[in-house]
Amino acid sequence: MQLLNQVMISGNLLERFRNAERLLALTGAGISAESGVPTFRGGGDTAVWKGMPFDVVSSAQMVNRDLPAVWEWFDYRRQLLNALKPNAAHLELASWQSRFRNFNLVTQNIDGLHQLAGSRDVIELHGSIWSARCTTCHSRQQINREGERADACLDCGDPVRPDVVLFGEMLPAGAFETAAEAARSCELCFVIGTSALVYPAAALPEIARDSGAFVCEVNPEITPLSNLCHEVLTGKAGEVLPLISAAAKV
Ligand code: BJW
Ligand code: ZN
Repeated sequence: MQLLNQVMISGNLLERFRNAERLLALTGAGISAESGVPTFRGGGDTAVWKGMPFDVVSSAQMVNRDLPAVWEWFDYRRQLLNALKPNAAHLELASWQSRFRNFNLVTQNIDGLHQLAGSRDVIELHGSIWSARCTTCHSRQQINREGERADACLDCGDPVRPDVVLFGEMLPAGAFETAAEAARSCELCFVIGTSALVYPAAALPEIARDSGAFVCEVNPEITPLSNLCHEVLTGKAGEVLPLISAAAKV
């Protein structure tokens, strides 16, 4: 057992981290908290999105009822995100992709910070704030960092909406299936910065564990998943993840 900056990392985890070939990381809003992105439900003394209750404005009903209000909410968030940078946790995960033979990064986040940190092939379960899609033909268009976006679809002219997954909506085609396959085949699964309340994302660590993986949670707070995990590292992602790599070298 190594005691690093008050986080106890077991020798068992370090041994698995050194030898694993297939690793899965599932991330949630908490991994972006140290970049200054508010979380949805708090925890770890982090700021929470305020102004509008997100479960009302981030709902499928709201898209039908008041699309301009939905855009106002997402335009505001994109503007905030534009000034923010990936933190040590995003950068650490980006470095893990070359460390393991098979590394899959699955995120519930829509902020694009993993990609900015250099992660490739990120499985975005809940879509991206940097994309819009047509309400009719589902054609997608990117929104650039300057935030310019069209209100209408380039293909059919109908209104576009944020390309994100709201409560009651289906995840992007194939995203959960690909993530579930990665969960079934990984040896080591890290669950980082998620309250593990939203399904089907919260099912992935259970799938990994049921398939024989060692599951480790990184979060300053206890979650409904904590009991299921083989190891819980209580702390901030930006501090804990670099410690794991550093300790594995020793
Ligand atoms: C730190 C930290 C630091 C702080 N370091 N950590 C099965 C059972 C029950 C319900 C369902 C079920 N299957 C489906 C459902 C319904 C629903 C659901 O899950 N409801 C539950 C809430 C009860 N799921 C859905 O509707 C999903 N769709 C679906 O299942 O489709 C199939 C279907 C369709 C129709 C009918 C039936 C089935 C879609 C879910 C979409 C979620 N969308 C949102 C909004 C996205 C757009 C936007 O950004 O506005 O996604 S909700 C919001 O929650 C967002 C997040 O991705 C998601 C998860 O939140 P996350 O990431 O866990 O953040 P927080 O804030 O909750 O937690 C932060 C954590 O970080 C805390 O633990 C802190 O302690 C920690 N932390 N600082 C590390 N420095
Ligand atoms: Zn269209």
